[in-house]
Amino acid sequence: MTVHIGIIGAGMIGTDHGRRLTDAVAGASVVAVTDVDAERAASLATNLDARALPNGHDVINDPRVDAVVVTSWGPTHADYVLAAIEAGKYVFCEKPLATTAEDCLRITDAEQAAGRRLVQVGYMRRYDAGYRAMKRAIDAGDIGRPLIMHCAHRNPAVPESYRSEMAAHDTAVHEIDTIRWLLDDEIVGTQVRTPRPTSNRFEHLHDPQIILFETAGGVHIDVEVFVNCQYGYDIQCETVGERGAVRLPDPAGAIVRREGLLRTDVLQGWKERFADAFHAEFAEWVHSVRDGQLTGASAWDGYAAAVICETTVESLHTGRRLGVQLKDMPDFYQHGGMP
Ligand code: NAD
Ligand code: ISE
Repeated sequence: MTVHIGIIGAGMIGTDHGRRLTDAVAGASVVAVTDVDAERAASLATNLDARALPNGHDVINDPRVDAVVVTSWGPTHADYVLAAIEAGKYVFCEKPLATTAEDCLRITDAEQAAGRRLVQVGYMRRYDAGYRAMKRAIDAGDIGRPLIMHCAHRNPAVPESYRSEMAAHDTAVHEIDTIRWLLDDEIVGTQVRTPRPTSNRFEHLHDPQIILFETAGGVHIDVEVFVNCQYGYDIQCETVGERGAVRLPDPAGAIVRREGLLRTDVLQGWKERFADAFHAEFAEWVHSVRDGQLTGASAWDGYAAAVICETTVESLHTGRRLGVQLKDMPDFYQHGGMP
C-alpha cells in the first residue's frame, strides 16, 4: 500500500523532505503541497508531480491525503497538528512540535482523546548511525552506568534574526531529545553559562553558550552551543560511564596526506550531516504509518523538549540553575499509545 502524503510548508526542509519522500523512500507518494507563498507551493508541487492546494487545512482534509508532513514555521505547527489529529490522520511534524509547552499539552490531550498515536516529531538524530551505535553500546552495558555526557553543537554562522533564546529552542533542542532518548532518563535541571562571546557574532547575541543539564538518574551533561564557530557544522557527543566511554564518530571523509599535513573536510550544514538519518527517519515513518504503529519521537517527547527549552531560556535570563517541572507522563505514552 502506498502512503499518500501532503506537505505543509515548501521551504528549505519541506523541499528536502518532499524530494526524499519522492525519490528515496519506498511506499510513499507526495500528492499535495501547500505554502503561504503560493509560488513556492506551485514550484515544489510541479517538481514532485503533486497538486498545490491553497492552505494547510485543505491539505489535511483532502481525502487523497493519508498522512501529513508539517514543515512550516514553528508558530504554525500546533494548529496543523491539532487539525490532523481531528481529521484522524498521521502527522509528522518537524521540530518544534509547538512553540509553547501549553500548546504541546493541547496536542497530547487531543491525541489521547483520539485513542491512538498519530503524531511523530522530527527528531532525526534518533536515526543517525553514530547515535544509534552509541545507544546500543549504552543499552548493552558496554561502558557501565553512564555518569557524564559532553556534547557540542556548532554551526558555521547564523543570520542576524537568530536570538540568544534560540540556542535552546532551535539548536540544543536536538541535544535535549537525544540525551533523553540515549539515556532513557529525564532531564530535571538546567543552567546556562555564558562565556566571553566570540567577536564574530551579532552584538545582541550570547554565543557561545554552555548548557548544563542534570537527569533524574544523576547524569550531568554539558552542551556547548556555538552557532558562529566559522569553520563548519560540527556535532559531537561523548558518554562517559563507570567502565568506559563511547563517542560519536566524525562523518566519513577522505583523508589527504600532503605537505606534511593530514587533511579532511568538515561538513558545512545539517542537511549533509544528517542526510542518511533523514532518509532512515522517513523510511521508518512511512513503514510505521502503514503498520499503524508509530515508533519515533512522540508528542510527549515534543512536550518534554518544550518545557526543558522554556526552563533553559529562563536560566539564560536569570543565570540560575533551575529545576524542570514536567507533568507526569500519562499511561498512554508509557505504553506507546496503542489502544
Ligand atoms: P523555511 O523558512 O525555509 O520554510 C518554511 C516554509 O513554511 C516557508 O516557505 C513559509 O512560507 C512556509 N509557511 C510559513 N507559515 C505557513 C503556514 N501557515 N502555512 C503554510 N506554509 C507556511 O524554514 P525551514 O528551515 O524549512 O524550517 C521549517 C521547520 O523545520 C522549522 O520548524 C524548523 O525548526 C524545522 N527544521 C528542522 C531541522 C532539523 O534538523 N530537523 C532543520 C531545519 C529546520
Ligand atoms: C536547525 O533549525 C536544525 O534543526 C538543525 O538540525 C540544527 O543543527 C541547526 O542548528 C538549527 O538551526
